Amino acid sequence: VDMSTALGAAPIPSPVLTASGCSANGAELEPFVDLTAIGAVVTKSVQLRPRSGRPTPRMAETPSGMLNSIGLQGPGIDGLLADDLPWLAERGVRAFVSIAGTRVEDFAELAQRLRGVPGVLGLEVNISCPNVESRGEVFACDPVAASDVVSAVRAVADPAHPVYAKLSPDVTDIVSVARAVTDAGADGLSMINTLLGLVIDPDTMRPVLGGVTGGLSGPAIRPVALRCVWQVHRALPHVPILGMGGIRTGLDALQFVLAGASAVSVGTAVFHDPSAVARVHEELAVALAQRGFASLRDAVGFAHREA
Ligand code: RRO
Repeated sequence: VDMSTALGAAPIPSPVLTASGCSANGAELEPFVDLTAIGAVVTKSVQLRPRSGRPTPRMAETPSGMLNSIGLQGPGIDGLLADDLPWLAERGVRAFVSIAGTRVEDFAELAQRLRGVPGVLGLEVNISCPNVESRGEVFACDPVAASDVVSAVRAVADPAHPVYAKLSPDVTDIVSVARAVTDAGADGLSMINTLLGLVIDPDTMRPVLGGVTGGLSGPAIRPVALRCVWQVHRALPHVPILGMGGIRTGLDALQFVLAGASAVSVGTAVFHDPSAVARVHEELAVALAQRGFASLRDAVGFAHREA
């Protein structure tokens, strides 16, 4: 099976990528996975300045998925450019760099700083982090705010870098946000970020996370993510989608491809299986072959076709 695909106009040999915020920008997976063979490493959302994040504890496992309130902890763009991106580039690993900010200008400056950086394949514009001070800071909850960020980034980003907007499931109409950001110049869409949730410890009778609420990831959100991919692909069939949300097996990934995703990210699953990204690639290839597909591309959106 021909597993090649693309992020916008950038070709990649595998449709399976890491998910932003997981696996330490690839370093934690290196002993388990040939990182050069995967689609790309999607790096943890970076901001202009280093940030320590929200109070601990900030991860909680629940029977229905993982809840996190990291709060954009990270080295800032200087650290990413000095350490993480050279580490990936030296190994020939493609980097899809997630950027985040609190103002439109922050995003634009980050896109500017990433122009021409070796190994950088493109940008995932994270307008949907749930762990911010107020819901007003979640650009992806408002089509106008979301498109302001995307058009500012597209205007200054490296022309060779596809710009994907990462959308939030916490909206009433994800199609209208998807339409707004693609009209604003997004080359593709990443769907979905985590779903805002809460866990209370019955013993302490207090919220488990220091940040109180957090983003839910893992199998619990898979049907929500799949529904988002389905709705957006149906409305905008020519817009490339990077699908994510609880993908743990090749058959999970297959569902996203059939719904309209041309690539997928594996995030939470790596915490239990550090080889999950490579394994999902292999399992997806087998699943496609078993169903008679000669190429991944033939399967994208197949579930929408008349039976
Ligand atoms: O850092 C985080 O708390 C975080 C981010 Br930026 C995001 O986009 N999604 C998430 O679940 N956590």
